[in-house]
Amino acid sequence: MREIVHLQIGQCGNQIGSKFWEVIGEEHGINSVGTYEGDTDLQLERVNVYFNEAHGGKYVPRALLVDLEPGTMDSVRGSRIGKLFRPDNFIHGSSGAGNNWAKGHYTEGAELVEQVVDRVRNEAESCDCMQGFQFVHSLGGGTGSGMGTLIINKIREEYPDRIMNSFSIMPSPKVSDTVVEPYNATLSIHQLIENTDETYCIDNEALYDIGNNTAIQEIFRRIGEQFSVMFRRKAFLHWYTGEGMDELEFTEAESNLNDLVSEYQQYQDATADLDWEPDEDIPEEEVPSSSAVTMQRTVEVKTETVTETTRQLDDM
Ligand SMILES: Nc1nc2c(ncn2[C@@H]2O[C@H](COP(=O)(O)OP(=O)(O)OP(=O)(O)O)[C@@H](O)[C@H]2O)c(=O)[nH]1
Ligand SMILES: [Mg+2]
Repeated sequence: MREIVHLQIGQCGNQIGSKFWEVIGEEHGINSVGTYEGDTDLQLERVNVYFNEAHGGKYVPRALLVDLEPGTMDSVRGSRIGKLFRPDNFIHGSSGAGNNWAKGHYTEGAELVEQVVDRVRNEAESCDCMQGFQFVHSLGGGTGSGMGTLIINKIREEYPDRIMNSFSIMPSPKVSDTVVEPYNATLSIHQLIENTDETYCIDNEALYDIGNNTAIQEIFRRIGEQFSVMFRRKAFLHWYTGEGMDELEFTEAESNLNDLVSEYQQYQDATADLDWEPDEDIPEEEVPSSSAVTMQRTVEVKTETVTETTRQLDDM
């Protein structure tokens, strides 16, 4: 069987992750205490992808629930499906990360991470042919984002040939008023680019404006702009450097995110500008070397040949 190990981290991760288990349990005909009550063989055919079979025919989610504070876990434990999970797989600290990515990644989270990796190892060893890992976390707080990316890095190191996926909730000022969320998100994206195979970005702003379709580039651009406004003034930076973080990591994360925005811009232009004609009036010399420059990729389709040209145009 191709098993998946699931991890849910931080408050948002545990809320959304628990909803996932409610839905997946229902699909497989597994009730809130792990007993099969379904009516079609199909429900059990691939049940081992997400569930372990325990003694007494109980199905137990292959899930780890992690937070740096006890509150979220208590509420999952007390919820309707609280008895579904393996008690050993609830792992929590006592202090929380207080919306500080550095606490999740470097200090508080680093103290708890080995305990998490031990449980991951334990789950991985009982798999027959593990596919990989899936993470559910928000990028706006301190635990899901900071500690979440730390756990991802550790697991990646130990299981480099397994698939690593994340379901990452992107912050929006419309849903939360914690001012440092763009910092936490940008620092996380910087890590996720390196260490996951796939990241599914779920935009809290789109959840707020239900029905609005937000292009991924717009989310990154929004977070990047908010990041830059604060970082230019070094606002709240001491919260992070106080935990031992280097300012350089901020600079790198920012430029990495800007690259990502430019890359998506290229894809967008490549599809939008199929009939673009080179404009001779634009002098190529006058391109400023600042970050305001975007690359515009133009695909010219002719009857017999397809050529791809890259030009630099002024963003303004
Ligand atoms: N959609 C959704 N977003 C949530 C939920 N809970 C928190 N968030 C979002 O998650 C971000 C805050 O992160 P949390 O998950 O609360 O933080 P954490 O990972 O527990 O980290 P700390 O509390 O800072 O230690 C904000 O952007 C919130 O809008 C939830 O239940 N649903
Ligand atoms: Mg929290």
